Amino acid sequence: MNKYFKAMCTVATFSGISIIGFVGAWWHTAKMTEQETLRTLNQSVQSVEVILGHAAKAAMHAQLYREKPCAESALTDLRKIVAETPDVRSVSLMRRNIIYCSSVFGQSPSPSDPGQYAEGRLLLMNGNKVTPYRSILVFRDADKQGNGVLVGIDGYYIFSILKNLRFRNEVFFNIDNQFMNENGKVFNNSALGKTLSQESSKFGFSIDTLKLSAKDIVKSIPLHVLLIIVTSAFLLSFLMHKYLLLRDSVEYRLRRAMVSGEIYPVIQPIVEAKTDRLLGGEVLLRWTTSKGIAITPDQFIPVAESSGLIKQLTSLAFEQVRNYAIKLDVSLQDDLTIFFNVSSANFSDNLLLEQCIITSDALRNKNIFVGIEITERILIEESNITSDITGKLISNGIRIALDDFGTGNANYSYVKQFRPEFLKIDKAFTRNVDSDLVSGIVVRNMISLAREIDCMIIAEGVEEDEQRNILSEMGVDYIQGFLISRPVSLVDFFQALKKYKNNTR
Ligand code: G
Ligand code: G
Ligand code: MN
Repeated sequence: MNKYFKAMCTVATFSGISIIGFVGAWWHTAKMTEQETLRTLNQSVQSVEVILGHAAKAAMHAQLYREKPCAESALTDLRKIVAETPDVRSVSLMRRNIIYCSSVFGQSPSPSDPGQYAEGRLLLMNGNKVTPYRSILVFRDADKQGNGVLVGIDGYYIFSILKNLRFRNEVFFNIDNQFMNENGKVFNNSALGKTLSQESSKFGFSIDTLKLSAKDIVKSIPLHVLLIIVTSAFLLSFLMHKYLLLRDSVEYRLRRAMVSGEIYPVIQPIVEAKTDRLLGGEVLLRWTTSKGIAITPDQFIPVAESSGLIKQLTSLAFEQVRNYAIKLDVSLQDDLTIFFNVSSANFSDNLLLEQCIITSDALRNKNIFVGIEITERILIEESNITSDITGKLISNGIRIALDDFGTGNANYSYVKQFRPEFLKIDKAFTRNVDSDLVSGIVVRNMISLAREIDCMIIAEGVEEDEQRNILSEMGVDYIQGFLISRPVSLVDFFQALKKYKNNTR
């Protein structure tokens, strides 16, 4: 995956999380402030309802004087009602929609238009003769003929309630699209824009406020919420980046490759140097990706070894070879040894031993024996566990070969530790055996060592007849290499075996 794509994914994650988080916070804040606003408006509605309740009470008392003459005693009583009822500023009597008696003006008849009253009950006015700069709310309690009572409430009581809300946006007291703002100004305007409104269920009014603009909502998102959003976006994009890097790692791909069947064993024949008689073969793992790209064992075996995946890889090799060989329809006449490569990690528990025994048991009736090639890329420490495993391997008839002999530095101690049956000479020596004096000497030394400890020698990487002849003369027992065969599929290997068997009959 390329670097820019990774960076893009990371940035996309960051922006994605930020946007989602921000929209979420925005939506939540908008909802919360809206609910909060409505709750507060509702409290104001209740306060205004209390005031109107007083007006209704004053009106009820004044109804006693309804259609009575506007005598001095009646006027006194009306003024008494005004004095005794909170919030009420005036009480007037009305006959056929003519105000004929008022606690403020006495007997000074003036008409009153019932059509101006919302639902015939409430009217907002911008002040009157007495208080021209002060708005007034009139509560009307009259019958269809226009006989009844009007109660005046000082607008101040209403707009001070609005003022106390201290909202960010303007607040209005609204009676049928007649508004009073928090400064007490009364006006008509049906185009206020989007409002939040809380209505009174008792009296036909509402208290409204303009909805918060998007900008205001953004401003009311708490800072710590924004911080949390940015931090989590940062964290998640960091994790995303890590994940993308991980996906690219050999270890991660190796895990998936094992499951998806991209890793499979091939096998390379080993024959007797002098006669061509088949000893068996070495199992080598191959990784071909779904795109057809071959990843060499040099690239993935070391990773598998350091990550512990090598145990599963070894098991995979054992299982696949076993499952294939078990289905062979004929048993082979000649003994055949199949060698599996193992590393130090395979000696940390009993899994290798189990695999060897299961495979050896399953293939015994086919005359197939199990061998292991021990490599020393990572040193195998001598311990009770390894010597215990080694002992059990040998007693179960598992054949042991030391791989890449001559390359490392633990070769001789390994001989003591693993009591091998075979030593495999690394291709680095066989390659030059015909030209390089030192390689020749090394090979000779190995052969004499092998004789002394009763080991057989397998030379690997034999590519030319010349090499084969020299090695054979020196006393190498078995050879392996492109001269004989490249590593081949299990199918090809066992198919060739059948032919081989028929030919030698
Ligand atoms: O043939 P090839 O180039 O694939 O082998 C490269 C190296 O990979 C060799 O050293 C061989 O030992 C190692 N290798 C191949 N298959 C296995 C395996 O199943 N287990 C271990 N431990 N090594 C393997
Ligand atoms: O390290 P080990 O011996 O397990 O691995 C054997 C390796 O040698 C494998 O990678 C295998 O493909 C490779 N190989 C086998 N025969 C030849 C050969 O004749 N020439 C070369 N160059 N490599 C070989
Ligand atoms: Mn090997």
